[in-house]
Amino acid sequence: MSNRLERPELRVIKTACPHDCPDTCSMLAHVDETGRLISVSGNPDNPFTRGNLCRKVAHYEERVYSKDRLLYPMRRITGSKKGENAFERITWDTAISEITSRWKQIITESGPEAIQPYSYAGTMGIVNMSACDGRLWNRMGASQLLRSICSSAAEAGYSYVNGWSGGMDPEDFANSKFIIAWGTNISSTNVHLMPFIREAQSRGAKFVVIDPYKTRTANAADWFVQPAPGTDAALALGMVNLIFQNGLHDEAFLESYSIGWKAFRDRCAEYPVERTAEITGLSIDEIERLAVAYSTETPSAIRLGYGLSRTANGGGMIRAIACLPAVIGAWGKPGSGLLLSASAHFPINKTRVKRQDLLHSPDEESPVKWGRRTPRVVNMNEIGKALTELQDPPIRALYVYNSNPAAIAPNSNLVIEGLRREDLFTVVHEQMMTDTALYADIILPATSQMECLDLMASYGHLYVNLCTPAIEPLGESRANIDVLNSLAKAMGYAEPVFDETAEEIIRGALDSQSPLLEGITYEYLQEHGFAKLRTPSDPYVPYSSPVQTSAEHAAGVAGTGLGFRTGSGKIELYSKKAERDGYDPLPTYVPPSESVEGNPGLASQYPINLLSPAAHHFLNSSFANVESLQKGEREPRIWISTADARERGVADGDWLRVFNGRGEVKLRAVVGDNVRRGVAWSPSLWWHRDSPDERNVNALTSDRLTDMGGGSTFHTNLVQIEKTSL
Ligand SMILES: Nc1nc2c(c(=O)[nH]1)N[C@H]1C(S)=C(S)[C@@H](COP(=O)(O)OP(=O)(O)OC[C@H]3O[C@@H](n4cnc5c(=O)[nH]c(N)nc54)[C@H](O)[C@@H]3O)O[C@H]1N2
Ligand SMILES: Nc1nc2c(c(=O)[nH]1)N[C@H]1C(S)=C(S)[C@@H](COP(=O)(O)OP(=O)(O)OC[C@H]3O[C@@H](n4cnc5c(=O)[nH]c(N)nc54)[C@H](O)[C@@H]3O)O[C@H]1N2
Ligand SMILES: [Mo]
Repeated sequence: MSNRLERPELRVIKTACPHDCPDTCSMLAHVDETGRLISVSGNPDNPFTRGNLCRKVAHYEERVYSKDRLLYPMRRITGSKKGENAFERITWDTAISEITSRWKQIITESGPEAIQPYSYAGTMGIVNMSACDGRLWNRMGASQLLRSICSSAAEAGYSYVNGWSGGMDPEDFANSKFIIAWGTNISSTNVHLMPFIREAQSRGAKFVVIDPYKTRTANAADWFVQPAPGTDAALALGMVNLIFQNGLHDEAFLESYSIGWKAFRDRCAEYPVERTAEITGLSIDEIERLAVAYSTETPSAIRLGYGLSRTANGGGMIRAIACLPAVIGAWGKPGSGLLLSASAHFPINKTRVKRQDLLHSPDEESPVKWGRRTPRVVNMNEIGKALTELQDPPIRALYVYNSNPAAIAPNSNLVIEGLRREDLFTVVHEQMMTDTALYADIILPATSQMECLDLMASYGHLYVNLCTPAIEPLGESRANIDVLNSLAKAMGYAEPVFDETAEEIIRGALDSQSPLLEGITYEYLQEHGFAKLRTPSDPYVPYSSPVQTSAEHAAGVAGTGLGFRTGSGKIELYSKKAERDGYDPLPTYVPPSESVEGNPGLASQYPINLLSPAAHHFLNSSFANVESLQKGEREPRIWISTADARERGVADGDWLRVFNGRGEVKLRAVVGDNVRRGVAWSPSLWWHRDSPDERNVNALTSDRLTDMGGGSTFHTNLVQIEKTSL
């Protein structure tokens, strides 16, 4: 701090953190007279992030100037094996021409679907994430990627109830009396929400955490509820049953604003408290107290995590929990309701960003020629299978950016087997020499957010941020959009869209009729750095006043609905849409496919359910190469219960072999009672490079998809554990 104050020659640039985190902090970059980034700090003016940065980003200069930073395009040396880390420097011109001549040849021989882009949220920028997902790939007719690794199961489950994924303003949690963090580790993954929760606590609110592992967040809670993993749907339905039994429901609200509440009530009656206790492993008394407190200590709010949804039955769990606010009439009041994600609130002009229209270019190379109107879609969770099994055509070229699939995708032994294929032409556009970059044929260097322009929305609050570049690109690094535009031109695609600059894309994204973006222009953001969406009230309280349904609008009569975005305009506790999609029209509990209940045979061989959620000092695999943060995380570790440790003769600090039918890894034991017997917890994600035997926890996880939304199932993962040595 003092450093900054004493050096008036430092330039201060308004920007924001681009990483995949709900908080998307407004940030200041401090640059010295030589153009070097000296430090970053939180922008104190932002009312949500309030000038604080997390441990990971507080020393961002360590990441920007990391020894792993890629600075030049490189080509794998002829004769070397994939993964050997044998590369030679080439020019950008050579790189672009080698890539596009290979692509042209592949398209001629096998069609454009033989080319597979793979990307996720290395940056969450509208330009360098969202726009880059469409455009070139649409024009080319390449195989599409279902970006489903993170949120798609949760959004699918939640949307059956409310019609979209929107919900509470996080700043409104300060006004709650009873707050549940359900399957989310806020103290690590959503740090800037904690002050709002503490503010509520200081006014007497109770803070409850529901998690199979006693997290940092649980340590900050007034009440820690520890169900067996994957049983939360039963807990939610059991709570609803008790709420109805005790007459604590809001019948007037249910009558006016929901559909099917009586059928739902009858479904929940299948979860009497004794059965709920048996499924969840919680005591009858605790479930009763939870149901009563949630419905009487109002206003009550739920922060629902994506973490919880990465379970084989994750969509169904989220769906069941999403019904709770309706039953007690929690919507439409301050401090009350539920927050899963804020993303859907941002009225960004998607048409201008994604350019889906380019999918239908009448071109001889277009997928129409290859017998399909729209290209096939590969689920990113199944990239290992896609690379090793997919035919007609097989994937012959892979273009990776904004992601590190070798480390972050499930079933990583299969992913690496695919990446090893000598007949696969892999291009990796990266900032760092990651586990994935090691398998590239061509590596392209990417800018960090300090070096390029972008616009950020957020999945955890209601502010937009402009990221203004603070320093020149390091080495020859280039931003995603610039590289994709160059590739498009070298492919011969003449559409003017491939001349659009980041600024033009941002202006297009903000070009919206929505009152929520009124006055939030490019120029406004250049001056202020950030802006909160122009919500009718602050904090925003969704569903707080009646709105017209489309029929009412057409008839010119006053609104009677609250604006739920389902087909009926009401909360669908009974969902015909779910039924049409092949699901139970009512929420239900299904045991996870890998569990004692779901697969007793497998569970007798592999009796431990391994959860591998977010690590405090890493962000997925990002930051896991920063030495100071590795020190925070110490070693690849696993928390196991005292009972499981005793049975296996394991002491705290022993190295363990953790294995199942998919693979094995070595992790250091932390023995204690943060987990129950039969459950283990290993924070993710170390790089394979820095893990014993070069395998991280994803060597164990399954590429099975969730019940809905095609999501990932990292937490439905049975393993066995035994003592070993390094
Ligand atoms: N420090 C840090 N912050 C991050 C990330 C990171 O890697 N590190 N990742 C970012 C990303 S991409 C995302 S999507 C978000 C995710 O943020 P969160 O939604 O908080 O997700 P996780 O921390 O993965 O998981 C949250 C909790 O879910 C619990 N859980 C697992 N299974 C179950 C279950 O069946 N029931 C219940 N009740 N709980 C369960 C886990 O034990 C874990 O404590 O965080 C973002 N922020
Ligand atoms: N076991 C287990 N695995 C998990 C999870 C879990 O909970 N448990 N969580 C899952 C979740 S929620 C998610 S979201 C995924 C995340 O998976 P990814 O989105 O792949 O996330 P990261 O590991 O952060 O890797 C992002 C990469 O993008 C690079 N990058 C950053 N900015 C740029 C840029 O501007 N351009 C280019 N070209 N590259 C850039 C970074 O250097 C980094 O290597 O991981 C999933 N994997
Ligand atoms: Mo995520």
